[in-house]
Amino acid sequence: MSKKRVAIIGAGPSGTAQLRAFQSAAEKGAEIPEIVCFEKQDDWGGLWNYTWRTGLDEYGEPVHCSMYRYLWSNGPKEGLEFADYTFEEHFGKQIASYPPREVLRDYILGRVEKAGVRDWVRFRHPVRWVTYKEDTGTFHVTAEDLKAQKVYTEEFDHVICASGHFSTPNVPHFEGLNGFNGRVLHAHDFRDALEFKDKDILIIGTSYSAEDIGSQCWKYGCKSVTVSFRTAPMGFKWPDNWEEVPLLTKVEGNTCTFKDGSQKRVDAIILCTGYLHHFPFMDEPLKLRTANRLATADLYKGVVWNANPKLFYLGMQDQWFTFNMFDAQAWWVRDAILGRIEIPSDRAVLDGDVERRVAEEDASDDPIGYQGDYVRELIAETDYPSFDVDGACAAFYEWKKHKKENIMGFRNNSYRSVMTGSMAPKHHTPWVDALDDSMEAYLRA
Ligand code: FAD
Ligand code: NA7
Repeated sequence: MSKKRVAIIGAGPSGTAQLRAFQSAAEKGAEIPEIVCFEKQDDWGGLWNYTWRTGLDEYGEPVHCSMYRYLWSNGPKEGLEFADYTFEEHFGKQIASYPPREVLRDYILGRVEKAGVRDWVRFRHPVRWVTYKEDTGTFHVTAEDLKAQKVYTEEFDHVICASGHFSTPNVPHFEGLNGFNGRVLHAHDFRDALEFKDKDILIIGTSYSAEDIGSQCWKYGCKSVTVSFRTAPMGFKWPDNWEEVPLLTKVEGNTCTFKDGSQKRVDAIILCTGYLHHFPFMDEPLKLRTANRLATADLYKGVVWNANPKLFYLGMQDQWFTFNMFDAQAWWVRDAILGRIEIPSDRAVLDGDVERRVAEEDASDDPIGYQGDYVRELIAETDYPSFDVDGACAAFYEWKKHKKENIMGFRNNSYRSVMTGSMAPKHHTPWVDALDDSMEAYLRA
């Protein structure tokens, strides 16, 4: 019998977790399928690959990057550490708790470089279409080799979609934007806070992008930050030149009017209004449609496509846990494909699992603990090294407390690794004064 073939779409943190999961099974002597990972960028790392480009790239493909210069981890690294590859192993020492983008990227990639799985990835090969053939029981995956300018189709027994969901912007319209005398952009296209130095900026949205892009602009010298909320203000103790106002109702020239009738003249508007789960390459019966939440629609165990359990989605949840949750999922999916875990054949059981998860999320007032329980549930079913999930949750609870105390200073705190037990050192420079976000500057003792 010929070897099973598995297609992975995307070589970001989720896709690379899947590569490492299969490689670790092979290392322990298991027979593994042939793995082909399709990646549209020319390197692995997903969102963690920074580029100055916005809009379309040099091949006319939508730019995947939503990250920006000066981005530092928005949560403590002690909550996301891999259980099989620690920060100390990678850097040869313990490092401070909120690394900048370049440092985290180096860490993520260090593990897969060590695993020697780069050859499994076809770079610059965006997947164009995935369809399922009932007669053969296989998937047809059509991809384009951008460099060779060739479109081709191959057959696979399983598809694992790890294409991310923080790349296609959700872009609402507000009355008068067409006549605004300044720049309007979505967070996806934000790159360098220095562009807004000495400017009055309006941010729409109150979640992570709003908080962090506003803080970046403030740190790099914008004149004022006004944040417009739809549901509720963030409520942190903001600096004096920062205010939170109700939702924007209209724009006239440079003047913005808000729901309470108040007005503000601004130079730029940044829509931090979130992202869409977007899978234009999936045939309709295979396409995930879900809100950005912890219990995704239609995925048994958060990963199995209920309508066709040979298809899996990784990392589609909203995220408190990231890298180690992607690992938990990737190990689980690997074991389902290797036949070590049985997926129930009764569709009602799969749907029931999703309904239960949704109801439990709705009833929970502790999203961190809820996602921690999910991670724990998955790792208990595989050989992924078990770790102190409660300890990781504790780091997140501390982080929330530190943000409440000092929103511009929370990154100066340190936490204990639940993998090695060692305490992170205090960073050499307070975050507000650390303008150089390079790896070299960060790792300097
Ligand atoms: P992605 O990183 O998005 O990777 C998906 C990959 O799939 C990409 O390489 C893409 O090119 C590829 N791809 C997409 N479509 C196709 C296709 N059709 N064919 C082939 N390849 C395709 N997490 C943290 O832990 N800490 C943080 O501080 C943090 N900050 C963030 C800041 C921002 C601005 C954003 C947007 C996210 C942040 N995140 C953070 C969360 C982030 O989602 C995860 O860290 C992680 O990148 C998700 O990994 P992923 O592999 O699921 O998706
Ligand atoms: P999120 O977390 O999905 O948040 C989206 C925000 O945008 C949220 O505050 C929404 O307000 C707001 N929103 C969405 N649509 C609208 C409209 N139409 N009008 C006003 N406000 C709106 O996205 P983020 O980009 O912040 O974070 C995504 C990831 O990037 C995250 O993992 C980070 O680590 C980085 P609501 O509260 O629903 O009223």
